[in-house]
Amino acid sequence: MIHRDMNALVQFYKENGYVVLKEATKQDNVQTVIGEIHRLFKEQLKFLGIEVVKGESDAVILANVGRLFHHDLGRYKATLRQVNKLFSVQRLLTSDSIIHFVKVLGLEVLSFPTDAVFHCMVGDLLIPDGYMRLIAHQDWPAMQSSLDSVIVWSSLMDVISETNFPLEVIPGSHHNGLLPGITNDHVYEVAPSYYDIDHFKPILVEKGDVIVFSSFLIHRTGKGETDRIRFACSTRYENVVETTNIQRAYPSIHTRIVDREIKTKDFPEKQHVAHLFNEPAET
Ligand SMILES: O=C(O)CCC(=O)C(=O)O
Repeated sequence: MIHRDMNALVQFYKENGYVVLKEATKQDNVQTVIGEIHRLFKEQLKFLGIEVVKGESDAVILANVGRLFHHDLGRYKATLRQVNKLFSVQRLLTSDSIIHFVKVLGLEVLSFPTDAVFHCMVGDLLIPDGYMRLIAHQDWPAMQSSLDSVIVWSSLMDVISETNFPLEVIPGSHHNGLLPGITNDHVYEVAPSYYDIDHFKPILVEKGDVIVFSSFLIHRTGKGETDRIRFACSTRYENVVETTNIQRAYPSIHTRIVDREIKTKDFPEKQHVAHLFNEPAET
């Protein structure tokens, strides 16, 4: 990470509710994440017998993602669901620079209230009942843990134009704490009378930069053009020993459900497994 004065970054965060950490994740880690995500889509296309567009540019990724979307929405959704579980995503969002900064902010004992989130903004590929751009919201109701919780959001692609789905924030809005709003399917939508739409500011970042923001900051997804794709991932850090978190007995609103029903009948059989253990080891 390029260190500007750490105090200046913390001061900026306190005043504005967000801060950009330049190069807070290593470039090769970002490339690994993008390569793995792209591969998940390509493997599904190959399995379905659909031609895979060659290359690794954003335009190629968009083409392959679009092919899976149009051919098999179920597999497309399953692929998206898999991304936030990738080890490479977890590693990206827990770089030494990020953890150092979060600790300097004052979060003492860190925990993750929930899994990482993958934000896939792709042209006009809207999943029925899904969302494309997130409307103005605050994240605290989706955590309800320490008051100093932060969101760590990392773009996997350059977002250097206002029409490539930048994260948009209202600087300083975190000072008001939790505002009246309604919980809809995807977010806690802040009542429009509590902010001025003209105060939204797009935050332009390069691949590998990270935006750290308060769970009380009003934010949304900015505009995107139909030929654009933007992947980002985020996670939430909470401070287990924040005073009210202790008083409220370490609240946690996320529960884990394990669906133990066998999904593929009569699978696996012996022959599906045997080859894994019968082939000689390669060193
Ligand atoms: O990636 C985006 O555009 C939205 C992210 C977001 O709103 C969030 O992480 O809460």
